[in-house]
Formats: sequence, structure tokens, C-alpha cells
Amino acid sequence: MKIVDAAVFVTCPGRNFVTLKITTDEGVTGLGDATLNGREQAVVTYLREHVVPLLIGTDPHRIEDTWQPLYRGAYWRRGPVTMAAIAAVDVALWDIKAKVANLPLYQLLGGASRDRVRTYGHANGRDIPELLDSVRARQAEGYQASRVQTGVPGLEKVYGVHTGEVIAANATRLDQRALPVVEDWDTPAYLRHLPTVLEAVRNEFGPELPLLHDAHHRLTPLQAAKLGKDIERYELFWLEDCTPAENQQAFRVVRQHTTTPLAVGEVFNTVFDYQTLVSAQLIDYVRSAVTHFGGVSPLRKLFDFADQHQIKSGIHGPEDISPVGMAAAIHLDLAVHNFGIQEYSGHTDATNEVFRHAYTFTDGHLHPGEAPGIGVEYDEELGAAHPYVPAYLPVNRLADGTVHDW
Ligand code: KDG
Ligand code: MG
Repeated sequence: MKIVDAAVFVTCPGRNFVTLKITTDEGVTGLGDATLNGREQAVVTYLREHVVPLLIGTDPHRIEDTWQPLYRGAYWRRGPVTMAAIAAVDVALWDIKAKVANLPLYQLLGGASRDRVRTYGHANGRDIPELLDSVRARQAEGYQASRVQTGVPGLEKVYGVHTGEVIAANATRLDQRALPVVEDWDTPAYLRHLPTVLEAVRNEFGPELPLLHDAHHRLTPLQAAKLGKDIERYELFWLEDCTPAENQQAFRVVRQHTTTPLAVGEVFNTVFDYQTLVSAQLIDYVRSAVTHFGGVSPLRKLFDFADQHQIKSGIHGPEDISPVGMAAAIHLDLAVHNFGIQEYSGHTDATNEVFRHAYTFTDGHLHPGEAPGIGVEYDEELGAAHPYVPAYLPVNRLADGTVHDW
């Protein structure tokens, strides 16, 4: 079998998605997600100019032997653009292999380790009453775990809180060539406010509801350590990205001071980003998405490494992972032993029409379905009816105008 075509599609059914479709001489096709939110066209060009020419004529069954030269052969290793491009190839080849085997992908990954995949959804509000309503709404949709984010008194726009006019959680308006939205930030105000939020949520929903919170890289290690300690009594499922993790040593400070479980890694793209965090057991969940980590093959290796240190998976699954990336994640979630939880925000109806998928969401749990491959079909005609719209992620500024991590 040989690869005869590899096409890259960009569609914007509410937000931008980049999809790679590989076709073989036997007519079998495979899909991969290459969406890098806010930098989509960089991956499109990388794929079209630098990757597709290398694929034509090669054997799609040689997944590892395709992955390695894309990673090592480029010489310029790592980085989100490269790894999103490689991820799309890896997933598309797994999709083809599983279709040829006439099996759902999870069967090739060792088969199911569980019956279904537990998820968490996003609950948010400008204030506490709105957040409590949002948790109730997620529960009505079936979610059995919620990530809770609120506005902070005195701040106008804060990460994770939907305002009516924003179409997708993190993108700026998609109907114009807008520059990044500027959000505001005040760490002391946030640190004072968050414990009161968690207190209110626990009072309303009791001790059993698994709660998660995303600090989105905005604290120093010392602030993160203090926050972790202050909120221990609310027993979070995890506190995510409490401090930027480029300096992995910083997590030693956090870890020494708190037993709040820690999740890290949605912006990482190789196992090296996790080396100290995992080997020194400084975190509890690894958060990388299939889409940004080079695909199913390397993410599986990361999970095996993490398992040796009692660390579980918590695959990144916001709206900016396409249904193709989501499907690949769900197959992996079902198969690996050290699965923790899967983030799942769902997609708009328009997105689900462009990407018809076999995976299902019931009672807060996902299942990949039994369709051969990853179980997603891309409707090219419908996709083309939603052309690309430039959109940026927001930028955070402090009251005096200083840029802060978003
Ligand atoms: O594109 C950026 C988003 O993927 C990110 O902000 C979402 O932090 C996020 C999460 O935990 O889902
Ligand atoms: Mg996050």
C-alpha cells in the first residue's frame, strides 16, 4: 500500500480547524487534526510545504518509521507547529491502519481497559451565582465532574469566563480580522477570591462532585504553593497549570507545600518537557493533547513513562481540539491503564456536521464507538462552506499595562 495524496483542509464552523487527509492507492483514507489555536496557518504551510512531499509514495503502515524522520530528519526538533503537523500524520496513519484491520483504533492500542471514558466539562460564570447555575447546567447535560472558573471582582475580562459576544471560549470574534482581545489580571485579587468560589461550590454541591480549576499559568511558584495550601480543604480533583512549567524545577516549591493534586502540560509538545515533572513525581496528571504532542504514538509513550510514577492522563480537550483530535484521544483514553479523566467541551452543531463522528457522549462519559479507524468523516464540501477566519487568542495585562501570562 502507498500514500498517493495528502490534503490539508481549513474550516471555520464557529472556530478554525485544520485537518490532514491522507489517501492511499487502495482508496483507504485517514484523518489527523493539526489545529493550533491562533496559529493555524503556520501548521497548514508546514504540512503543505515540508511534510506532504515526504509522504507521497511511502507505506502508510510504517507509522513509527514515518514519525521518526519527520521528527529527527527535520533537524529542528520540537515546537508546537512541528509537533501539530507530525501529530496529524501520525493519527491519519493510525486511522488507516485500523481501517485496514477493520477495527476501531482502541483495539490496536491493546483493547479497552474500561467500559467508558469519564469526562469533565466547563462551568463558568461572571460571579458565583452564575457559576453555580453553570455547574447545574453541566450536570443537566450529564457531566459528573466540572472545571469551575469565575470572574474576579474588579476585573472585566478573565480567562475561562464566557461573555455573550465571544463565539468560542478563547478566540476573539470570528467575524472580523480582530487584534487580540486584551483581558485584565490581578493576582492578589484572584488569590483572595478563589477560595470563596470553591467554598460556595462545595456548600451548594457537597463534597463528592469532582471539581477542577485552571490557573492558566498566571501564578509564581510561591503564589501557587500558597493557593494550593489555601484550597486543600475543598479537595480539588486537580489544580491545573498553577505556574508556568518551562522551569520544571519550580514545581518542587509547589509540591513541597501542598497536597492539592497538580495537572500540567497542555502547552507541552514532547516528553522532554515533562522529564523532571514526571521522574520526580512533581505532578499528578499529564495534560497533553494528541494534537499538540506529535500524535497517538508519542502520547502513548508519555503515558507509559507517567505510569511508572503513578501519574495519570488528563488529555486536553477544549473546543479548539477538532473532533478528529478528540476521537484519537478517546481511543487512547479507553485503552491506557493509567487513564485519569478526559476534558470534553463538546462542539457546535455546525462543527459536528462537518466532522461526523462515531464517538458518543452519555451520562458524562465518552465512548469512541466501534467504527473502524478513529471513526470520523470529514465533509469536504461542508467544510469549504465555512472558510478560514483569522482569530487570535487574548493577551493579559495588569492594571499598569504590563503584559502578564494569559
Ligand atoms: O487555545 C488555548 C486553549 O486550548 C486553552 O486555553 C484551554 O486551558 C485550556 C483548557 O484547560 O482547556
Ligand atoms: Mg488549561
